[in-house]
Amino acid sequence: MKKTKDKIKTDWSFNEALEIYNIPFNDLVYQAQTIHRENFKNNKIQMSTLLSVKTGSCPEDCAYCPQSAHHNTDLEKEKLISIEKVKEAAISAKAAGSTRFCLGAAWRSPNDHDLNTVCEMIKEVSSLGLETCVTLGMLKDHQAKKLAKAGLDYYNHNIDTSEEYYSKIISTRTYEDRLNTLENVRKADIKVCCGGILGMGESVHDRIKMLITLANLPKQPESVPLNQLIKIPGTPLEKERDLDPIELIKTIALARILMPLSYVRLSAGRTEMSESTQALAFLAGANSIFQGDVLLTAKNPNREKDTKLLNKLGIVSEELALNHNA
Ligand code: SAM
Ligand code: DTB
Ligand code: SF4
Repeated sequence: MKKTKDKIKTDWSFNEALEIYNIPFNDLVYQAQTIHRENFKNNKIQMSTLLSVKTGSCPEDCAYCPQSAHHNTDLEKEKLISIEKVKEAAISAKAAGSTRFCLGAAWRSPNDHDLNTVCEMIKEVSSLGLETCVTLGMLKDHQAKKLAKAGLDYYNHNIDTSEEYYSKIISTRTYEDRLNTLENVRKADIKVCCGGILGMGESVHDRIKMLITLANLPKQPESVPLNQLIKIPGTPLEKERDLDPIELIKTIALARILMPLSYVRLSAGRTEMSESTQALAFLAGANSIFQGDVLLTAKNPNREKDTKLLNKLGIVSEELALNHNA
C-alpha cells in the first residue's frame, strides 16, 4: 500500500497534464485505475454525509449556488441550527455507513460567536466516532487554529475552477482569498478537502489548470471533491450546457493520476448521472461519494438507489480506520 507516497510530484506543468489528458480514453482510465490500485484498497469507497447547518442568505455571488442572496432561488432559508439537530443527523449518517460527517454553512466567513457553536458541533460529532469536516467560507489564522483545537479533521474549501475563469463565476472574492484560507487551514494542521465544479461553461484547459493548482499545492489535498454542476433554477448558470460524461471521466482520471494519494470524491451531480457514468468514474479512480438524499440543499440519489448500484458493482463502503484522529 501507499507505494507512491515518497514520490508525489507537485510541479506539474500544463503541457505534462494536457498530454496525459489527451492519451486514448482506455489508456487514460487504465493508467488511473493502476495508480488507484497501488495506493488504495480495491473496490472500496469512502462515504461522507453532508448537513447544512446554516442555509441561504449568503452575501457571496457564486453563480452556481442556490444559497447566494444575489439569486432568486426556491430555497428554504435557515439560521444556524441547534447542536442537538446536528447530533441526530450524525447518528443517522453513521448508521447508514458514513465515516465522515460534513457540516456546511452559507457564510462568506464565520463570526467568532458562530464559530464557537460550530466547535461544539464538531466535538459532538467526533465523540460519535465519525470524522469531521466543515465548510464555513474564508477563515482567518486564529479561526483555523480554534477549529483544530476542537478536533476538526477536514476543512472543505473549493477553488472551484481555474484562476482565469474564477472571475466569470464569482466577483465577491478572489482566487487569492481562497488560497489564503487553504494556507491557514494547513498551518493549523487540519486536513484539506479542496476541489471544484465541472460544467460551468469552462474549457478543458480551465479544468486541467484547476487540477494542476490542486496538485501543485505545497501539500496535495487529502480529499478532492469533483462536483458536476447542478443547474439550479434562478441561478445564472441554470441554462448551462450539459457536461459531456466522457469529459467528466477524463477529468477524474487525470485527478487520480496527478494526486495518487488523495481521495477523489464524485460529489454533487450524481442524481443527473447514469449508473454507467458513475461506474466509469469509480474505474477512473473516484473513491468517495456523498450519501443521503440531500447534499446541502440539492438532491442526491437515495440510499436504496446507491446501495443497488454499489451492489451491482461489488463496491463496498470503507470501514472507519480506528485511528482516524491520529
Ligand atoms: N460557503 C462555503 C464556501 O463556499 O466555501 C461553504 C458552502 S458551499 C455551498 C460548498 C461548495 O459547494 C462550493 O464551493 C461549491 O463547490 C459546491 N456547490 C455549490 N453549489 C453547487 C452546485 N449548484 N452544483 C455543484 N456544486 C455546488
Ligand atoms: C463539495 O465540494 N460539494 C459539497 C460539499 N463540498 C460541501 C456541496 C455540494 C453542494 C451542492 C448544492 C447544494 O446542495 O446546495
Ligand atoms: Fe455562499 Fe458558499 Fe454558496 Fe458561494 S458557494 S454563495 S460562499 S454558500
